[in-house]
Amino acid sequence: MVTGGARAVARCDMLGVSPYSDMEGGLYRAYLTPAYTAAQGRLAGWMEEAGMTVRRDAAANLIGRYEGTDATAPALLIGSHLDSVRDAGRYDGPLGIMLGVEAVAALHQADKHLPFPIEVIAFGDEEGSRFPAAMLTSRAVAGTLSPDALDLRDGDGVALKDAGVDISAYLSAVRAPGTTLAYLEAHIEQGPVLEAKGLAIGTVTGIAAQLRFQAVVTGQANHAGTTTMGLRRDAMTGAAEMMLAIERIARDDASDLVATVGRVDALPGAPNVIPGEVRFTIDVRSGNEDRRNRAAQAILVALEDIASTRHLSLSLQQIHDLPASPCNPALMDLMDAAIVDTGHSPFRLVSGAGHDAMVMAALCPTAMLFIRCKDGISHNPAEHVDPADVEIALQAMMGFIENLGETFVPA
Ligand code: HGY
Ligand code: MN
Ligand code: MN
Repeated sequence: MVTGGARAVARCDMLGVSPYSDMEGGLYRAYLTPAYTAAQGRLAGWMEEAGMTVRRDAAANLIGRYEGTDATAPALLIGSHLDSVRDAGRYDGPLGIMLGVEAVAALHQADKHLPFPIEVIAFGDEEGSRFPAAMLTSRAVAGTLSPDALDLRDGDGVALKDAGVDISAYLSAVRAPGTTLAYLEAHIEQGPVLEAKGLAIGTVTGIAAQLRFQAVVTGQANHAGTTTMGLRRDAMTGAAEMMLAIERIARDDASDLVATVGRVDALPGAPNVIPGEVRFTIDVRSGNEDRRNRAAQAILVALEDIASTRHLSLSLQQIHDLPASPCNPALMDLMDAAIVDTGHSPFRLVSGAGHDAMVMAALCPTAMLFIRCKDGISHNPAEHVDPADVEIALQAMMGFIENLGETFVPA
């Protein structure tokens, strides 16, 4: 018999290919694209089969609801994101949704209803891989998004308001305070810790703070054959020096601090033209917000310095700021106990990756369960998870859910 854990993995695999991917030969599913809509359609069918009623909210998140014995009780939300990075693995995001569906399917099959409703939510934009923002859709649900943050265009110039959502209604995706008991997210670890410890799953203690900038370095485009080296204002070599400075500052910190330049665009982008403009992103993270802010400040000073020495101009725009987000201590205890009940050892770890849970913490208590992934690889098609580990995670989630109503009193 196929376990729920194995089915959750198989469903992620099904969504890893066309028409659920916008990319030939790999997975790229961005918010509000044809692949995104197709994946929502497939997921809606799985949610209905599991006994849920399905709706799409104003931010284009897909939500399946399974009633409890008291329809007016605050709901437990279980979820993660349906979007992916470019050339992604198949489990970062969808696995947490599929596990929510499996948890409800198991309850439905046993004709069991808990004292509270369960809603499984598939968030639309977590990765920020289409529009220059991230976690747009969980921010809409948690009520932390301002209307001016919706004035966004993707890389092709398509505005969010023209991408298939009613922008005037977008913020009505917010959940009213008091209507959500807790938010539970299961996710592949995306790191090496559980594998090194020989553990299938672990309880997450919190999520590192993130800061992101868009840098634009402007020099002068000129002829690559006639402009002597001393006369150049090369935006590319300036940007390269800046990137090395960013790496040095993060390395010298010798802590959990990390800094990444993940995207670079050079213009005009021809072999015989000195680049006149280079755009790149900077992502800075640490579990400690002060440390993250100090490093970001040091990076900004170093970049200004390099720009001025090289007679380049530099513009830096902050595009993303999320504080560190601790998980709820009582829910961590409940998760540890549920792990013990599956016959496994409890273990706690912090998340360097961002998750919708860090946004949902503004709305309700949050809990996260990490699942071992092979070689700690993620944001890469080589991402791999063992269905047996996913089944253990599902059992732990079931224990957590069943004990939630009995023992957890929201603060
Ligand atoms: O960037 C992140 O940490 C997440 O995977 N979106
Ligand atoms: Mn990711
Ligand atoms: Mn993710």
